[in-house]
Amino acid sequence: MAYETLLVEIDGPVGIITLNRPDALNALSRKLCAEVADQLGKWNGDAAISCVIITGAGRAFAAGADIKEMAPQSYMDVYKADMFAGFEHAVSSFRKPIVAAVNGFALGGGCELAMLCDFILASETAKFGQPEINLGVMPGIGGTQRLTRLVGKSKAMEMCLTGRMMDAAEAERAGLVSRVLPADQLMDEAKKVAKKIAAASQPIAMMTKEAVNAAYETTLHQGLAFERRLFHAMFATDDQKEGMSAFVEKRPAQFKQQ
Ligand code: CO8
Repeated sequence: MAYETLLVEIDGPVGIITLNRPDALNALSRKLCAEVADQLGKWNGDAAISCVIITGAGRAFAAGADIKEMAPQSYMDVYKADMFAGFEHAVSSFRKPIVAAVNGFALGGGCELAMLCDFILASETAKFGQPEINLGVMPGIGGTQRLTRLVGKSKAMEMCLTGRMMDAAEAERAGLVSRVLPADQLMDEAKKVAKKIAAASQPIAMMTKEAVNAAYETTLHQGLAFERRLFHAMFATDDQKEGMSAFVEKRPAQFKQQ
């Protein structure tokens, strides 16, 4: 199915979603959010896709929720629609790894979408920010919570209260992004990383994602117990047998995805 606001590409085991409203700096309209959720829903149950990349066309990853669409809405409109709840859930509940390849502005909901992904690769031209305060609102797709966990209270508070943007170098120093790349290498590197993840056992990668995410939801004690249970459970998989045998036999592993 062709989407109006996205480009979708499949490169082997990697699904690539390019937010494609470049004239509006890929602002997250209702339509765009529904299309992202629809595509992720399809890939969640598609065993042929092991890793997803989300990026943006043009000079933005996404410059936030669509301000023109939101401006006239009333409290009852956004409450009844539970605005952005379905979108947030579609991305946060996706079970396979998602890499954000941030090529330019990631502001407001755009920064929040990047943080909903499992990690962020940024180009040198990327800019991150939560400028909602300038619009008379505040972050509403997790920005106050995820940014604070990622960069700490002081920086998150400053960014949310002043709307100041962080460049890619600062974002890397602060721990918001995993790596910064030259702009012309961003997508090649994102695909390389996604293919590396896809070369692993898919269920093991899914469990690993679940375990890392548990660090944000649990106490250390509960998180360690959850990790240990998953780790023990991996010994019931064919892929643990294959991965360890392949190492011992000095050959590449042929994972069976089970
Ligand atoms: N929404 C709609 N249109 C946008 C948006 C946006 N967020 N951002 C940019 N555009 C449009 C501009 O209106 C312009 O359109 P046009 O050509 O028709 O005038 C086009 O994109 C290009 O933008 P600019 O001309 O402004 O480009 P500049 O290079 O001059 O500036 C900026 C780039 C600095 C990124 C600037 O566009 C900007 O400040 N954008 C808005 C950033 C922002 O405030 N984002 C936060 C939005 S609010 C939000 O995300 C809240 C999410 C939580 C909601 C949760 C509810 C539960």
